[in-house]
This record gives sequence, C-alpha cells and structure tokens, in this order.
Amino acid sequence: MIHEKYFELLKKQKELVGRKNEKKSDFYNGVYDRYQHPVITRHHVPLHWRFDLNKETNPHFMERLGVNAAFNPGAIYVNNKYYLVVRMEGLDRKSIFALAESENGIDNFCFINTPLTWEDIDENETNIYDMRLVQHEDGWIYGIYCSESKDPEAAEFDTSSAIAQAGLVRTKDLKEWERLPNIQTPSPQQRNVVLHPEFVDGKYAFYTRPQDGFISTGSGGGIAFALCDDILNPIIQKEIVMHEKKYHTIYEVKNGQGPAPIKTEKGWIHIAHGVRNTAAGLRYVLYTIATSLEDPSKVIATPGGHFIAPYDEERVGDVSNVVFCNGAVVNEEGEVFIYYASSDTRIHVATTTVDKLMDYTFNTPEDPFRSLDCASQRKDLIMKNLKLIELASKS
Ligand code: M1P
Repeated sequence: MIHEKYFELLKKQKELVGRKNEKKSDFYNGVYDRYQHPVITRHHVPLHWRFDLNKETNPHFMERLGVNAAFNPGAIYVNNKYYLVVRMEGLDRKSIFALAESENGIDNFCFINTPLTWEDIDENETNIYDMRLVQHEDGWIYGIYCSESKDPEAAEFDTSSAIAQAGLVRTKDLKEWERLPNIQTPSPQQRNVVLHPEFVDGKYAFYTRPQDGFISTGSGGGIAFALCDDILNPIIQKEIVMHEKKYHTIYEVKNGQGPAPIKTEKGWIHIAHGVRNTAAGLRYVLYTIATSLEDPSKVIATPGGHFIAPYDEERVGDVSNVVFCNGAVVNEEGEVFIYYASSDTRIHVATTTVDKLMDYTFNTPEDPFRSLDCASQRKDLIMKNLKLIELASKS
C-alpha cells in the first residue's frame, strides 16, 4: 500500500513542475532574457525516484535515496521537444544522468523513464557528469561526458587525487545507449570534451581541454581542437589550442568549451566558460566566441567580457559564484535556449535568437586587455553617444 504522504507531496510537486515560467521583467541587456524560476531543481526529481512509497517498508515515509542537486545538463531539441540530460547528484556525491523533457523548453520539465545506464566497461570509473549531447551528421546522437576515477598513482594516504577522462556514449532514441571507449588524447587529463556536429576533412572533430591535474589545469586549460579517424576507437593524436587562457581576462585560470557550437551564416558560435581566481574561490562565467565555417578551429570573433555571469540568487549554492553551460539548442524559429546551471545546484534557461547571438558575438567590442585602453574604448562610446544626444536635443 502506498503511503498517504506520497499523495500530499505529489500534489505540491505537480504545482512546482507545472508552474509557468515568465521572463524576468527587471532584467534587460538586449542580448538574452532570463526567467523568474530555475527550469529544474532537485525538487523536480520524481518522488518515486527518491522515496520508497510502500507504507510497510517505509512507515515514516523517509527519503531513502535523496537528491542533492540537479545541474549541468546536456541539451537537445528533437521531434519538437526539448530534452535535457541532467547531472543528478545523489546525497552520496555520485552524479548520474537523468533525462527530462519539456514541450516549450522553458517550463514543465518532467523527468522521464529511469536514470540512464549503459554497459559498464570500466570498473574504475567512479563518477560521471557534464554530458554534451550532439546530433552528429553521421546520424547518431553522441554523449560526451567526464569520466572520473581515483588516481591509481596516488599515495595510500591520498584519498582525493583523481583522473578525469572523456567518456563516450551514443544513441538514436535517447533510450538505448551504446558505450564506446573513452576518448584518448595526448593530455594527462581531460574535461569539457565536445564533439563538433559535422565532419571536418572527413574526420570526427573534437574540442578538448587538455589539463595536467584534476582541478588545476597547469600547462593546459585552453580550448583545443583535435581530429579523430574512428569514433569506435577514438584516439586523438594531436590537440591544437585554439583559444588560450590569458592573464587578467575572465578565462585566466581555465577556459573550456560549453555545448557543441551553433552554426550560423557568419560562423560557428561557441558558448564557453572562463574561470578566474578570487579571494572567495574560483568564479565561473560564460562567454562566446565565433569560429570560421570553413575552419571551426579558427577564431574569428572574440567579444570582450562575460556573456552570462552568476546573477542574484544564482550566486549561491554548493559551489558558489559559478555558472556553467554544457547544453544549448536552437529550434525551427531560430530561437536559442541556453541551459546553464548556477553554483552547481540548479538549472536555468536564458533565451535569445540566432540573430541576436550573432550580433552580440560579432559586434561586442573585444577586451583591450589593459585598463587605460578599456577607458579609451568606453570614452569613444560615450563621445559618439553624446553627439547623438546633442543632435536629438536640437531636433
Ligand atoms: O564546480 C564548477 C565546475 O567545475 C568543473 O568544471 P571545470 O572542469 O571547467 O573546472 C566541473 O566539475 C563542473 O561540473 C563544475 O560545474
């Protein structure tokens, strides 16, 4: 028999999941809209994924397998629906992947089926997270994720050192998943590996982020580009850094590709994350760049500064001062849905259009890299505007 508390909680959860999500009226930057509510939180996870509903085995209706956070989703738009593969973190700190769908991409995201599983090919793989979902022109949907294991070289007392590698799965229907071998690269560690949606020179192309350590990127830490002959045996021989980390920028400490780039008439638009250090710890923000349609490793536009940064309540969570994006989709109307997580805790959406994204990426001034040059840059804008204001006042 089902515990009566279930029906009480279910009613509340249905109200939460079915709540309409409106644009924030007090936010404006002309680039994108933010929304009043996160699209997914841990409270959206179905009750029967967390509680034993049986009154006999769970008389106090305790949460048996709680969920700590729901964040960093991969995203895909198929058959007129918006799907997220959510990083669902249990109370035990392990992340698992869970599929959620919505009709409009803004609200009513419901978790469906059961958490994703596939053939277990690596007994050392301990944690999995941050999937990038990519509809490739070869017909498969690929999921590239971080596959984390304990460092086998770590000293006995060291129970923290880990190795991050790029795990690879693929599917045709988001239900049955085939596990492929991890992507091998020349770098000791990898996170933020993303498949480019089209073949380049007849090969699979990847964005990688070489890193020396698990947290510190060391000599790596920028976005690199790499080709691979065989997706079933994914070995990358050479990674070429195409967008480096750089002193006194928003990507000073780490610089990683977000979702697969969005194809536009002017170039591929990449949403990426940059990290800098502060007295309060690392700060993660999102930024965009564009690369050439002919050569997606060639950067052709670099708007200065961040595109999305933690805002208001987004600033606080399990890992505060973080926004992270590994999922964005475009629908038939050219509307862009950017799914980003705040502070490793919950998922939000920002919406814009392909036209606005192009305008932002190609027309936002570059970072001049020095304060006095920044002052001149802003002075130019002010002087041009003052002329316009003066003209307007005379007419
Ligand atoms: O905690 C912030 C982010 O840290 C890592 O990102 P990166 O590899 O770029 O440093 C990841 O663990 C990511 O999931 C997390 O959001």
